[in-house]
Amino acid sequence: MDTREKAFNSKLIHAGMFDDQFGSATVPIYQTSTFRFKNADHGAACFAGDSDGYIYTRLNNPTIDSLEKLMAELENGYRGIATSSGMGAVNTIYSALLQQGDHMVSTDAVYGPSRIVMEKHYSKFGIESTYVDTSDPDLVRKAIRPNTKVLYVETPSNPTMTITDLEEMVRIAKEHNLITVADNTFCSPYLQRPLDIGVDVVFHSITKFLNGHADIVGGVIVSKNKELDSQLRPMMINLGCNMDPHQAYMVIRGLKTLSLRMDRSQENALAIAHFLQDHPKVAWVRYPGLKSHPQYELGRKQMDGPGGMISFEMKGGLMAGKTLMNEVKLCMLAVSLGGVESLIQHPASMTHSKVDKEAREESGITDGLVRFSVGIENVEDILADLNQALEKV
Ligand code: LCS
Repeated sequence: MDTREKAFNSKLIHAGMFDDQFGSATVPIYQTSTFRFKNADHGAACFAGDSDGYIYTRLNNPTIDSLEKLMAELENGYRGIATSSGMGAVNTIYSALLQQGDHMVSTDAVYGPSRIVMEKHYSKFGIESTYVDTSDPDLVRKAIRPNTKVLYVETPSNPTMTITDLEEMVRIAKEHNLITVADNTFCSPYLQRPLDIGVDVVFHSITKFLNGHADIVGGVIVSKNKELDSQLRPMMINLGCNMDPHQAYMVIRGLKTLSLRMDRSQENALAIAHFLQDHPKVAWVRYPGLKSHPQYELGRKQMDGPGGMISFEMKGGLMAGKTLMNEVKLCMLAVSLGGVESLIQHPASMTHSKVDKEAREESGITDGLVRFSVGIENVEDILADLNQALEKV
């Protein structure tokens, strides 16, 4: 028997597959809410954990199970926990790993709602948080209190593209006995595997690069070990933020082309980042593949590629950015990211509009910042579209 561990692309195609009774070449969709027990003793054994039979889809389901096993293999973790959305994953993590009196240190420029739900909702239950620029390890060290339990990072961060040194975060966390959590949405495991660096829990908005086709919303958490998984999984089940079997099937299908999509997206992104950087109407560009990125070397060390996300600011600030967004034709003015189509949006008035203006500006989310999710169209068409829109500015 071939026991050699499969390489990444082979895992994308084969991991998580199981033999169904008809020999289906793809994972079957078990579109059922519940599962018939063979008899009363079998039902009791399933509930007692003495049988691996399925019970009820909020708890688990063969199609969802397949995605969870696939994600665990891609992230080199213990087990995946599929969720209804990326925010389902965020809330499962906050609720399971923090309790009243605990404190969390987090990247300041995280996806807006990941911060808002902590500051406005979890604070009501006595959970404290401090948001700092985690690309500066000294700021992280200074933010740690005796009651700090979780160090939460998003790298590269949405939308500032700030890169945090995961190895350094793991070192700090070990000194203070903290659980490290990494939002790996912008990279996907194709470009970055935080668990290999020593992070405890990794998660994704699966809506983005993993699914890749802008047609479902979902999330996934992967823990490094059984102990963490057994804290997180019951919370997902009890919060009721499980994935649906059809959604899981769609993600498994999308994942098969993850590396092909990512390769094209970042190849396009590099050309676009250079074009924007050289354009007289653009003030600055933040892309991990440009030498001008403040953490360019760290990005090269930590990530297997610069990814498909670019942030930039127009010289004319917000008004110039708005004109650009209104004038693009091929690129879509829409939030979300990581799909096959190029999307452009304005974080200060859209994805991060609910974050306090002061906090937003402190974390580098300026009013003029434009975020671009680079698709897999022909790059000359994207460049022509941006060029004609920039001419109108
Ligand atoms: N983490 C990151 C880094 C994200 O970008 C998002 C969504 C989430 C978590 C939450 O995932 P969801 O619940 O939406 O699946 N980011 C979005 C964005 O930038 N535009 O629209 C959604």
